Amino acid sequence: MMKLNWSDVTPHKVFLDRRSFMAASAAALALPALAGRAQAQTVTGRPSPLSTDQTPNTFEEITNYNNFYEFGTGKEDPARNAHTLTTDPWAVQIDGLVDRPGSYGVEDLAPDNALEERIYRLRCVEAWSMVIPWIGVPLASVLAKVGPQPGAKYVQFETLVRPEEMVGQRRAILDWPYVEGLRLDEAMHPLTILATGLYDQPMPNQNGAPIRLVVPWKYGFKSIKSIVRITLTDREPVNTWKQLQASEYGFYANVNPEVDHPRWSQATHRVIGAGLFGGREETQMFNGYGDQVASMYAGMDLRVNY
Ligand SMILES: Nc1nc2c(c(=O)[nH]1)N[C@H]1C(S)=C(S)[C@@H](COP(=O)(O)O)O[C@H]1N2
Ligand SMILES: [Mo]
Repeated sequence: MMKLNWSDVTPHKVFLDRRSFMAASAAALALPALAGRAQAQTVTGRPSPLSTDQTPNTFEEITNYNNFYEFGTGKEDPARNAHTLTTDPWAVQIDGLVDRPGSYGVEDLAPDNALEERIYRLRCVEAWSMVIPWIGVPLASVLAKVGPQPGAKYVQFETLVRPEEMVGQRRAILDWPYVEGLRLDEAMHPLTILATGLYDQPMPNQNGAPIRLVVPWKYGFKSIKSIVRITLTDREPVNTWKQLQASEYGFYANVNPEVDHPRWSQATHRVIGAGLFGGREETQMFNGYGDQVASMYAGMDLRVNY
């Protein structure tokens, strides 16, 4: 089977520019200042065997069709509005049942030399799907830094509240801050990452800059953006969509074609970028990651724990 990675598939012009630029700059050492600047604008992650070999959506698709209610409820609102967000400086407070609580910088949690590329399917609960080449680090590596205590059973995440810069937060669309949570074993699972970039770019604001969660076997709403707080706890965390409508959205939110949303089927989804006609495909249990994650739910009734 042919294994693609981002350098084979990226349609994003910067990569091509950088590739020819690096070839040129190896010969022309007279341009160190420019070389430094070009490198600062791109990020790279080591290819991972956990990536899918499916072709990613284009950078344009991934950054122009978003859910990020802090910037509006329309799919094109985040691309239009999220440029106002200041992402540097940024601090993530890590607290609760950990040995080393504190305020951490993005570069402490996801240092350049630890970055991996993870090409994952993203399946939104609204029945659409994309393939996204994230760059990030395993959440497990971050938890190892802070040292979960024996009593820790869950991880809770919180998004920034800054209505001056997040136009959607000036209205009570949701109960801000957006919050999410995982069971500790889900948080420690090798597929679960904190992402700081996509393709070869720092995370675009509309995708959750500067650091967001990605949990590919769960509906997209679990993958909380622009995280400012991570709390280890012994109680199941509240999550925003369950809090809003518990009959429609649960805590687990594992992708499951057999459990329909009360208002629509989850058996199939629309493939973003596949064109106006066609482009529906069958949804897979755990979004196709069942071999790796199903054992975590052994013995659980997934109709009850939806
Ligand atoms: N803070 C925050 N995180 C969020 C959301 C949001 O509205 N606010 N939307 C979620 C939903 S419903 C989805 S499908 C994904 C979309 O991620 P993407 O826009 O990067 O594709 O982000 C999730 N994370
Ligand atoms: Mo979603």
